[in-house]
Amino acid sequence: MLKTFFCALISSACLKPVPVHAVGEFRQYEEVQAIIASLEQEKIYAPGELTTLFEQVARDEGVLKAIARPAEGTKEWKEYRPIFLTSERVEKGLAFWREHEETLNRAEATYGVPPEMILAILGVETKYGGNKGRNRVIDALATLGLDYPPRAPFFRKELREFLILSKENGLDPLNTWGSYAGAMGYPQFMPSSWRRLAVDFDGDKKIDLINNPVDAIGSIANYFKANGWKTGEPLAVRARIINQEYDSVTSKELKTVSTLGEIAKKGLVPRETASFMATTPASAIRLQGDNGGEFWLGFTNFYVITTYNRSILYAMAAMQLSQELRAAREAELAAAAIPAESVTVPEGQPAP
Ligand SMILES: [Ca+2]
Repeated sequence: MLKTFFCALISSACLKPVPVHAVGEFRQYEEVQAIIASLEQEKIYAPGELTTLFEQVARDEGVLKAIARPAEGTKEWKEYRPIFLTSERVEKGLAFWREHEETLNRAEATYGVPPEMILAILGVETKYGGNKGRNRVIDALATLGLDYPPRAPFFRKELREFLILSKENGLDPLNTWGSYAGAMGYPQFMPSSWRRLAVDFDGDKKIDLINNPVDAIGSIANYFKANGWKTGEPLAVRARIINQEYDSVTSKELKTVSTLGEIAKKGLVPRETASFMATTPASAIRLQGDNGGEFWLGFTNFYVITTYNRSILYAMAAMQLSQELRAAREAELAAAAIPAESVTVPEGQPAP
């Protein structure tokens, strides 16, 4: 206080904010010392190695600001959708599809997850690798795991996983970059997901999600399969209102909590008549769209997407992007399949 007053009197240089924690201060935290002790005891790190490492770890104030305002928590569907469903994201997805067609087909054959779903995740997460994040992962995870009480246990565990992952995979922990939440690479895997579910999909004996799109494609497909993806089953369909009790059946849970038959009794049925069984597990979803409430019936595969990012809006954006990618891809293939003679100019006509 005294210092602040004194600064105000004598010098504008004092206006520069002084960080609460200088670089290296985390190493004094009891929780950091406990992580260091456990990783030394397990012989994952040599004595002293992590103490030296933490001398270079810094609190990141930007991370604390960012986590306080995630888009999923503050936006309605009508605002959220246009962020991700853009023609640019479809075009870039098509280019990525052409470039990695063999890998995407192999991932579908291996894990049962279609190319457009894998691409949609890549598109929503990082624009197909174009934006993998600008935060130093160790700073982000330490800041959230040590100085963000609402979710500290989760991020502290991820910090520990990241330290182990770095050793296992030869990552330089001081030179690995990701999102403000510590998610990394093309698919934005958290460290624990990387360790548990990432795969070496090009057979070079390394798992590299940061620079290797082939490993990223295989890893997303494996993640979906491990979280219950059902090959060939639907994700979600639009619903229409058939009676006025529907409010009682809409759900914000990230899983199927009812069946199509039960939901129909309360007033919501699939818009398109299709052969769904009444016993099909589903949840009814209300989103705030451009014309007020829009209703959906989400199936098991829809909720598998929420295991990737725990948000119904995220899952809906990824699903719709996947559908746009599939439609655009089919249009592209259909156009390419038109025989050359069918577009030749009739004789005597000027060429266009
Ligand atoms: Ca690899």
